[in-house]
Amino acid sequence: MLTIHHLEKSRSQRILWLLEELGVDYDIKFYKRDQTTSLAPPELLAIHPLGKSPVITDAGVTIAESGAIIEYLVGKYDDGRLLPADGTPERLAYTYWLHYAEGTFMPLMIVSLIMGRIDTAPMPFFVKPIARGIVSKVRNGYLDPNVQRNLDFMEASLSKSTWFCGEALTAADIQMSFAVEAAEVRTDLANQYPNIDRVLKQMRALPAYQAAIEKGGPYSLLGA
Ligand SMILES: N[C@@H](CCC(=O)N[C@@H](CS)C(=O)NCC(=O)O)C(=O)O
Repeated sequence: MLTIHHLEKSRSQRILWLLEELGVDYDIKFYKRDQTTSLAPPELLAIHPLGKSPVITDAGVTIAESGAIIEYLVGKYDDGRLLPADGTPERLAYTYWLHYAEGTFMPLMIVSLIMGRIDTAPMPFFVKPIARGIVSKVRNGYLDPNVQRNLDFMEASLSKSTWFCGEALTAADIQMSFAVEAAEVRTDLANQYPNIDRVLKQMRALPAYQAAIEKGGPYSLLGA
């Protein structure tokens, strides 16, 4: 049976959603984050050398990396519902958003998380202004303008269609769900990005999304 190695409050939540959409039977192995560092426990290193989640094992193979897992699951279990037809504009959009989520947007969210951690880390009083200065330079000179440009881009794309790749839900929307949820933690989506907010609400209204939340346990994203 397919097993998903599920780290609490993590990207593997979207793989649970995909498995629910596909109607595949699966087992969940749960992993808890370290209370202080939020990092994954060492047991995940026994599953894959990078020790991150999501990871799945299926029919004797172990697959890591959300995009690769999604391609594998869609290729093996989808009946054509979550993958646009080859050669269509929707398929090109599908490939784009599938890679964009982890290739472009999530690194910005990780930098944002790290800057937030530095900002609030305990440190000697005389180091604080230096640390704050570096954080503010990174935020003003790089992070904030890039996050805004990316959110503007997503907003403009979603103003033209119901989902990221057109009128139907695809597995690329499922991949993008974590990116949009990460953005939600840092941004007033409802007021600033109404189309991103709309798509997030559409996702959360889907029975398979809700079933995945029920199976995956409490779900909230790390802030900053
Ligand atoms: N690009 C990878 C990222 C994997 C990743 O960083 N997963 C996070 C969970 S959201 C993780 O395992 N964090 C715990 C840690 O780094 O120890 C993917 O999409 O699968």
